[in-house]
Amino acid sequence: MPSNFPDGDVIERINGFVVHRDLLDAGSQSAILDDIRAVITAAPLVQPVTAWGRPMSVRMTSAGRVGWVIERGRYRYTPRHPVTDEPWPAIPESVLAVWREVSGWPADPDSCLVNWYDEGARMAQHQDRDEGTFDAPVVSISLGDPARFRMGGTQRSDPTTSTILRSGDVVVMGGAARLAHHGIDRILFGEGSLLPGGGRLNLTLRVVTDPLS
Ligand code: MD3
Ligand code: FE
Repeated sequence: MPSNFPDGDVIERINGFVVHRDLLDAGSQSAILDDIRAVITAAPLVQPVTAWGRPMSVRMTSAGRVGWVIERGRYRYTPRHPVTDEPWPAIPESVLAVWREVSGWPADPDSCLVNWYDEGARMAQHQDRDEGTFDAPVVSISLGDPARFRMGGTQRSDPTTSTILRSGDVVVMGGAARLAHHGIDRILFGEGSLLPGGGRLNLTLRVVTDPLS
């Protein structure tokens, strides 16, 4: 059931996932897009190869103290870009502002994963378990073409539901939803208006380092 967040935006709670519909107006979407273009210029997108030797269809880069990579089949967070060997660029302020508005978490995230979906790209159902703490939520920002997002439970066999994420939607995964299975079934390529050439950008903000460890 949709309800109203303090500042008036429409939110939906689905399986413990909190979806803020259309939280970002066109101006803030463009501002974030400009900042992410600069991140991608400094830290180019790479196509990770899974543990099974198959390249993912999604291309990725990161901003922040650490970034998520696949290194010889191992999933981990590293302080440097796997190709340039440079430190990751800082997480843009425009992106941190979204985290501060919706996360309910007292500290800033230390990693922002940038996922680029071209036509036909998808992301299989998985859990995000590579972080050092699961107490903090994960915040996801969708930009560009819509996507069908599928959410399950903590068990792979749990039933799933799906929803369309559109440009400007922000999802918060906290509590039990933090370890829920999720994935992107498909992109509705060319159906968004933010990116004239089509494609989808998703930003996920995470607290990777357990502050108490
Ligand atoms: C639920 N990305 O990068 S964002 C990922 O649209 C990822 O690119 C998808 O799953 C995307 O790991 C989905 C929504 C999302 C992100 C992180 C989560 C849902 C999550 C972490 C825990 C639970
Ligand atoms: Fe994920």
